Amino acid sequence: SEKLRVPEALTFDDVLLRPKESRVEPDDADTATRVSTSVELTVPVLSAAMDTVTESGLAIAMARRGGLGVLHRNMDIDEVVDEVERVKRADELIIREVVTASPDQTVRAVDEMMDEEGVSGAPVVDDDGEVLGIISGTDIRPYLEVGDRDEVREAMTDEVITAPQDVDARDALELMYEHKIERVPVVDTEDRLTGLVTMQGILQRREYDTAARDADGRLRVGVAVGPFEQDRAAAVDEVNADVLFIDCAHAHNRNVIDSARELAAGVEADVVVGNVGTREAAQELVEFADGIKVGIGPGSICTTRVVTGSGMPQITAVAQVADVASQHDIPVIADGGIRYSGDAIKAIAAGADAVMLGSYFAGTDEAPGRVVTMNGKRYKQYRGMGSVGAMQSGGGDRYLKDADEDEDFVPEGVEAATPYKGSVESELFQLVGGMKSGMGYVGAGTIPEFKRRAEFVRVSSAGQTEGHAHDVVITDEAPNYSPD
Ligand code: RVP
Repeated sequence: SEKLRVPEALTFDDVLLRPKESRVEPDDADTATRVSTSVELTVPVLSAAMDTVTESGLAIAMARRGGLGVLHRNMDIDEVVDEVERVKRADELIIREVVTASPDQTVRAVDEMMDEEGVSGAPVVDDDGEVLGIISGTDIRPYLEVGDRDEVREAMTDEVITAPQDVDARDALELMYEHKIERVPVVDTEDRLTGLVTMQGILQRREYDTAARDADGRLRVGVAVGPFEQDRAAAVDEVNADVLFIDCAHAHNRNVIDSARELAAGVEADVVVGNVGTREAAQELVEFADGIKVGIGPGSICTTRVVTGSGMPQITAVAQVADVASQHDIPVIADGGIRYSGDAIKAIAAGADAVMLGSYFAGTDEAPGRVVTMNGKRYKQYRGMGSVGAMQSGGGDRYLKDADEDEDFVPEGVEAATPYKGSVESELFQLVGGMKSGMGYVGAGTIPEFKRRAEFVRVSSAGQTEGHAHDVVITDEAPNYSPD
C-alpha cells in the first residue's frame, strides 16, 4: 500500500558525527552563536521554560555564563515582570534596591538588619531619602562593644562620598580607590539616594566577561508567552525582556500562526516561535519569526508521541526545519531530548544554532524546587508543562485544547524526579566542554563552520551499545555520564 511507503526519521541515538581531519583543540573551539536574529550568545545553550526549571535564579546563572534562561509562564503577568526585572538588575552597575538605615535606629538593629539582608554596609538616609552618611560593620563593632552611644547617627561616617546618576564603572572605581571605600551611594541633584555602586558588584561583572548582555550591559533573559497572550507579551516587552518564546506544543496551527505573527509585530523584543518539526511548518514561520524552535515529542517528561501517536524524531525534525530556516538566515533552536553533551552537538550538526534543555538543568541548585531524598539518593522534582500537576497550577494551556476549560485534561507529560546535581556551573562546564570536544573531532573552530563540515553516520543498535560503557561495572561516577 502507498500508505506504508513511509520516510525514515532519525534521532540522537541513530547517528554519530563522522570524525574528520582536525587542527582544532577543544579549548580553542568558539561556541558563539545566535538564538534569534539579533541576540547573540557565547554559549549555545538555553534552559527550558518549565516551572521546575527556569525562574530568575537559573536565568541569571545561565546568562552570566553566556547562555540564556527562558522564564516559564506558569505564573501571573506581574510575577513574570518581577522575574524579568530581577534578571535585568542582577549584574547592574548601580544597585537600585538598596538596603538603607535611618539615623535614629540603634546600631544593634542595623547590625541585625545587615546580617539578614546579607550586606556589609548601608547608606543612612532621612525621611526624604537624602543621604546623611553611611554605616558599615567597621563603624558598628566598637559601638556594639561599648554600648553607651548606640544611635546610627553617632556611629555612621558622615563625610560620605557619593556619585552622580550617570556614574560609570571607571569613575566609581576611581572614587573607591581614592577614598579607600567599597561602596558609593548614587544620588540625584538634591542628594537623594537613587542607588548604590559596590566594589563587589564591579568585580563580579568583570568575572563574567562572556556573559549574555544587552546593549546597556544588563543580563539577557528570554520569556515564554502563550500564542494568544498579547498582554503578557506587551508587559515583558515593556521591561526589556530580550527574546519572547511563543510557547506551543504544535505551532503549525493556523490560529497560532496568525496570533503569533500579530504578537511579533507589536513588540520590540525578538520573537522565537515553536515548536515545530517539519519543513512545511518552517516555511510558514520564516515569514515573521526571529527564530524557530524545534521539538515535537522528544522531551524526557513528554508523552506526546505515546498519547497522540504523533511526533518527529529530533535529528530529522531539526534537519528539516534548518534546511528552510538557513535559507532565510533565521536561527533554529533544538528543544528537548538532550541527555548528554554528545546529543547537544549532534543537534547542532543537524542544523540547530542552539539547544534547549530541561531535565539536564532541573536537578541544579539554581532551578526552583527543593531537594528530596529517596532510597538514599538525592533528587529534585521535574515535571512536564503538559503534566496534570503543571496544568492544574496555572497557565499550562500549551497542551490544552480549550484554555478556558481547566478540568479533565488529557495530559501529554509526566511528573517526575531527576537526580540532584549541585551548582549549574559545573553542569554547564561539562555540557559545553563536551560540545567543544565534538567540534574538535570534526575539525571545526566555530559553530557556523561546524554546521557546514559535520557529517553523520548511521548507527545500528549494536553500534549504539558499543558507544556506551559496556561489559564493565562502573565504580566511580563520571561528572558527565550516567547510563540510562
Ligand atoms: P528535556 O530536556 O528532554 O527534559 O525536554 C525539555 C523540553 O520538553 C521542553 O523545553 C519542552 O519543549 C518539552 N516539554 C515541556 N513539557 C512537556 C510536556 O509536558 N509534554 N514537554
